[in-house]
Amino acid sequence: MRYLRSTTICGMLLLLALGSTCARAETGSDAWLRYAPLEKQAAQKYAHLPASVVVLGDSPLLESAKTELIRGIRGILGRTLRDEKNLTKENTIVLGTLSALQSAFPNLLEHTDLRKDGFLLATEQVHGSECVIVTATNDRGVLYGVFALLSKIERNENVSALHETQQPYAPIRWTDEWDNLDGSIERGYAGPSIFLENGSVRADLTRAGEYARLLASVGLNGCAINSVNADPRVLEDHFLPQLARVADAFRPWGVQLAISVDVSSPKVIGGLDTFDPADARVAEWWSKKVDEIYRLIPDFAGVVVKADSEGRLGPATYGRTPADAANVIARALAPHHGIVFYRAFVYNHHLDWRDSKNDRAKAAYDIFHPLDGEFDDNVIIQIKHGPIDFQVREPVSPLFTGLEKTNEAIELQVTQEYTGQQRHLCFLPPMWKEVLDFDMHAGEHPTPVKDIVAGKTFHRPTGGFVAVVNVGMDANWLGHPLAMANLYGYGRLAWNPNLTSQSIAREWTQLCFGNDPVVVQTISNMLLTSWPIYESYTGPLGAGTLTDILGSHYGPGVESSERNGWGQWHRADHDGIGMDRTAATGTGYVDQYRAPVAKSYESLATTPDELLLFFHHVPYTYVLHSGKTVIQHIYDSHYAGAEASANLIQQWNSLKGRVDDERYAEVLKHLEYQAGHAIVWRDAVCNWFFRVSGIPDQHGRVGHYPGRIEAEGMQLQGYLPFDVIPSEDASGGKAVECAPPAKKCSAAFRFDGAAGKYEMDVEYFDQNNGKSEFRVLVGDRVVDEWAADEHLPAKKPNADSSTRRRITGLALRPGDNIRIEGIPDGGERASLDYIEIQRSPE
Ligand code: GCV
Repeated sequence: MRYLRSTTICGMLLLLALGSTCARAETGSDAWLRYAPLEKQAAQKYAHLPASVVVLGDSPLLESAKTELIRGIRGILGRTLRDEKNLTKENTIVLGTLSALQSAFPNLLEHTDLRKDGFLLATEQVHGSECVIVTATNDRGVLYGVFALLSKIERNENVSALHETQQPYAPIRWTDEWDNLDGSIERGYAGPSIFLENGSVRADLTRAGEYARLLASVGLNGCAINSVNADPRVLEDHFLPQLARVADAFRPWGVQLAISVDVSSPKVIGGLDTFDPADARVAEWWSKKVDEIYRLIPDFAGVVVKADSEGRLGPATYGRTPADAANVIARALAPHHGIVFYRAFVYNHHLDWRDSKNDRAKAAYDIFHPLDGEFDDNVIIQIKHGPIDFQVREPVSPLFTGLEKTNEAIELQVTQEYTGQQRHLCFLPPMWKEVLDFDMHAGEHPTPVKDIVAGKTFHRPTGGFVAVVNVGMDANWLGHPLAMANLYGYGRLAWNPNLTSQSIAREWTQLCFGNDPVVVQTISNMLLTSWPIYESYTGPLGAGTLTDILGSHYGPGVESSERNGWGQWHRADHDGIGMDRTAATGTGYVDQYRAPVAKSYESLATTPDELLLFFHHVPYTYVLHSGKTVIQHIYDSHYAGAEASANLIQQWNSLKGRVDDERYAEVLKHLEYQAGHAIVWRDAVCNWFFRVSGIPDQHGRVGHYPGRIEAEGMQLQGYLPFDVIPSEDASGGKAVECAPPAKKCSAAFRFDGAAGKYEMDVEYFDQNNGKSEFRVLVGDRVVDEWAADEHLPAKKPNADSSTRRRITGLALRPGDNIRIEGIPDGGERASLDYIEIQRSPE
């Protein structure tokens, strides 16, 4: 993926010209704020839209609102609104807070009930003119109203006779970014940081401002810019003015700056000999530090804390609790109305895996539930949506009902750490909806997670939503051109969790690709089916994503979960699979839920299939509600998932010519890679379970690959066979490599099929420590050549680096000699796994 600098001269000109009609290079940098022109007929609907805008009041936020409105209308309708100082007799668009409106026009919109950040869009008669009014209790709400109005127009909705109020579901709607001071991003898949580089805040914060604009456009109002594995240096005195620059870039968009802090800072950078939260000197240190931050950043939002987790220092060092640690910082922030997000992601990663009663899933509840009521009112406990760690399928965290006297926020993950890392398509709102709508049974009436975190259920003063996003310098922000649908979806759900995934997918597609019904239907469908597809070829029945949890969290690594202290166990052995978390015979985790939920998970009969292995250990022959055995489900779902992912390509192909060429090609490239990698996943998982269970696939697919020719079985010149570890990462457990001193190697075989047109897949390993070159020859004819230059997350040949090259329309005759030549580079040995040849589709 290219970085912004090299691609968007046009984008920069666009910025300068605020919406000039510079020919559009669809890099994705505009995300859903493209303001693409509507077709003439569609634009007709807005012929009566006023020609001018009047702003009541004066602030950076109102200025943004006005500028955005002018920019949007110019882009979508090709008209330039006149910026008027006062209302005249003509129809106009009026922007202003409710109090400004009512002091100018006393009886206007008298009984309007708006919460902070909520807004009203209304068509009203003002002094005989018909005005479109965008109003709110605060300037930020006015800005949100402008974005909502523009979204409606871009999606060709009716905006005459408006009277629409929108209120945020919760006050907290934040993103966390896991950026490091050196500019790298933990679990970031789209280039380096937009905030930080070489130990400092970036000199050029243009992108940070653009990001804040995107966040504001979906109602997000806070952003913590550095990793929760926080570097204490962010609190050094010389760093604070740099943070103030980021706050300045955010401010016009109503996004408040936050940072992650390390609780050991008073000692590590503060010169104290302790960071014990009970020590008065530590309290004083935090207080002075926070005062200094607010002197420079008066609207600073607060801090995020990860402590006593995954090797981070924390209050446990001094025998203190998370409440002690949170409160000492909270008391420093309170006079300034700042907030502490204390993360409930606290667990022991050295658990003894041999003890069948140990269970990482229990940790958050065990640690935080006893502290309920001990946290100050400006502390929010930030809870990952599931009890483990953003797996492709998890139950909802029981901690949501474990805290009745404490503020909560749910933590979701936009960056696809365990869901394909933006190389695979995985639209997450359907997963988040299941979580947010899940009834925790904490009262007589339904108590869905969305109400608990919004503070409604237990009547808490604050709470809401946080997502880890990790945008980077890639032009399209998240790497995959369709991945920004997740950030959009997160923002929309944080604003209104009652929206459906369908409406979100539809809105996003319309804003990003236009209103052509075929395009909207096709892309929405691709998005909405992508999470189940990803789940089906990666993680079965709630066992977790069967990925390499010790390394990349990307490709398959079924055994990596076991025999270590990280506690992401699925306990698969020769007889069965699954964690017994029941109260009767297991770890007792189910008892952390309220009784009705616990009861349903305690019993095999009432546990839904998709979570079976999270709660129960069963034999492979156990019959699911679906009527299949567990083992056959594993085989079938992995085959169906790989097929469905190939089908995504066909769906996308149907849009050729209907979407811009740039994004068409980019998405196609991603989908083709995904379809190949889904086969790597399928084969690794199926072969592993076949080997361990000894139970064959009823349909005879596992272990049998028609048309596949193993590289180690070809005539090799220079190439040498080797064992791939783990063995399921390569077909037959082996591959060939062109090791030094060889400089060029080849693998050849005779084609013995019938004459005709074929598709040939070359499965090879594209590591990130070299750029090997490959050539394929039929006889003396070169039919394809390429360089292995993708940035896949592996330095060795394994399932992370395994990828394929498809050669289509290849004319072959019996007896043809097919030869693959590889030239190694650096640590990459041009390794080959196999070739697969199939008849070309008719
Ligand atoms: C920032 C997982 C991730 C870590 C992350 C951690 C967390 O373990 O793999 O990279 O650390 O979650 O959420 O703190």
